[in-house]
Amino acid sequence: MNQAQYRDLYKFSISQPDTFWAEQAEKFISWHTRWQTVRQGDFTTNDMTWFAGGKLNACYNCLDRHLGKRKDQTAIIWQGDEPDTEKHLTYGDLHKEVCRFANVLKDLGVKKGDRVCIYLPMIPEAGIVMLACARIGAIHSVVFAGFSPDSLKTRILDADVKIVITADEGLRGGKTIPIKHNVDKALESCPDVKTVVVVKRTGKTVPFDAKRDKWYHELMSKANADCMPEVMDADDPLFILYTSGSTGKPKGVLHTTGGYLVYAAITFKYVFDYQDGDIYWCTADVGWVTGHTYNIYGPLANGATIVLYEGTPSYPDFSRFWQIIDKYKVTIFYTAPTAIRALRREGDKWVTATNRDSLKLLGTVGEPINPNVCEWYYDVVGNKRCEVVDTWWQTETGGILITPLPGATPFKPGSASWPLFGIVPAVVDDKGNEVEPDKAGRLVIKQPWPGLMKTIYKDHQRFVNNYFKDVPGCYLTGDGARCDKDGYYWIAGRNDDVIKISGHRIGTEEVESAFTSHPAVSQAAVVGVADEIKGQHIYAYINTKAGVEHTDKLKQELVQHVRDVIGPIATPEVIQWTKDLPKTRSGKIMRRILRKIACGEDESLGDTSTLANPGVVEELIAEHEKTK
Ligand code: 7RM
Repeated sequence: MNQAQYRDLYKFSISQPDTFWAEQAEKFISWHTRWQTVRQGDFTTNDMTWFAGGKLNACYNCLDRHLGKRKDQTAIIWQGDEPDTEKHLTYGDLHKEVCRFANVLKDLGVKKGDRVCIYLPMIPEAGIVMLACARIGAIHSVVFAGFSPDSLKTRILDADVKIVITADEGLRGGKTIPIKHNVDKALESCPDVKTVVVVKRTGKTVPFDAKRDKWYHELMSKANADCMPEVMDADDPLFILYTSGSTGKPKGVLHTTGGYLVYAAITFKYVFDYQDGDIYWCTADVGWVTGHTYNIYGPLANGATIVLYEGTPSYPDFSRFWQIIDKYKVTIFYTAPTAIRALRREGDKWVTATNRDSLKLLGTVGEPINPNVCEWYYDVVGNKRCEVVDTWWQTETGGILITPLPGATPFKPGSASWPLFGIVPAVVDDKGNEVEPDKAGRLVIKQPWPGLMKTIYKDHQRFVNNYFKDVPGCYLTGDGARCDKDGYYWIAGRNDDVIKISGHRIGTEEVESAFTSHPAVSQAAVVGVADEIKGQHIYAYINTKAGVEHTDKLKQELVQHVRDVIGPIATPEVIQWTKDLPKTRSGKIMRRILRKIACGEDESLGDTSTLANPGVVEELIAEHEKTK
């Protein structure tokens, strides 16, 4: 697509959205029954239905319909943690495996609409199980295997899950992860889970509850490979994925079958310009939304060949990503800025030791990418031959909303650039008025699109309040941004109490609750501080209970405690002891001040005289000097 074509199609997509989306839905998806209305509801009713009356199955769209042409084409190239472990599944193989597991689920009593929790490492079974759920109309809730037993438990309980699919152990960077053990621990508080299916990954002997636990391979060996896909309404849920917000526990973002799938399919095709013969690799774990939309649903709906990688960028050495690219002749590579920064730090030699001639396109997602880092990605990784697409989106948005398109968007490193088809962004001030070009403000989206989440599971009011209340008639993203005179969006990152650590989304309140669940802690306040590699890290102000001694040993214990409660992704970087926290007269913690102090920006603290306890500020600054 060239720039003029992009502009024409974009204009058409936002001036006649119903016609545009109908055309796309027709082109990208096979429907069992055509829809009656393209869209019902908008950002004032907050109850949107896409393709009402339409019937389809997501698994059918990702597998069955490709069998005629692609039965023997590779669907998944799986590369294990160890360089010599791999598996290739053709579309034909994948279809069989998925049908078998769909029958296994049915035999275990799973019905349309039931929730299935998937807690698996990056192995082909993760994709197989997701698609098997979609095939029978069960709603999957994938939980990232790096989350703790406690985080897993919360998600199982919230979604009222009865069955968990897991593995004996995970394997990443040469280290094992006790996945089954975590499930056992989580299930101590989940009496309704009566069945656990365990994939054998490492073969380690793990505790096995003969009544509750079943081996995946045993069930599969007896399962039939014929399974008709369930005919689903376009508006039926496809999956729930938990994500962190500013406040409260993680929310169950619910995506529907029709709208989500149309959006996943078209954005994959346009953004990555996938052509037959391309080998596409997205490094995201299936536990995050990128793993859902751009590892499974988007690529497979387009009949693509994907690489699924179990391990880390640095094992056995810092060349691993580039070696995998050479080995499988990857043409399209999609990863996170945090990985690019970490690899860049190690020096160019790890990259230049490989040839990467197969590459055509590079992508990034998850957090803002600094222009220098983006240029390094373009110059060194891509040999100045491959365009870079900096794709901005969220769990809630279902797919990419703002991104350059290959061939259409002149490169401005560090900018997510232009909106995709049907997407109308704006930058607004605190009152909700649009600001001038180049002025910073809050990023909102003004028109509905089919990828947007349907609701928050069991909490529609939270959906309405969170996203539509502050700026009426718009979807509030929670990000800060500015738009330059050429219409390029520059995303600054979150302007709420959500932080992104190595691209992983965490709410500061979750971390605070984890701290205060420790017996030594009285109060905790957590802020995100800029980090050269991780993007942000956790800086915690901790107020202990009377008589508690402030030792380094206690700091270590608290760090371990937070890791145990949430998972290693939430590891606090800095703990600062504090006697008190800056509060307003109504008792609200002033995070703005804490953030500035943690970042060492105390000259620009602003007015602190309105605090209930203004004296605390000097103390905090002095203690920060000692801590950092
Ligand atoms: C896909 C994903 C969403 C948050 C979002 C932003 C940040 C994502 C970019 C980005 C700048 C980007 N979903 N974000 N992509 N910021 N440029 N290209 O990450 O739900 O986990 O996070 O991620 O702050 O609000 S997510």
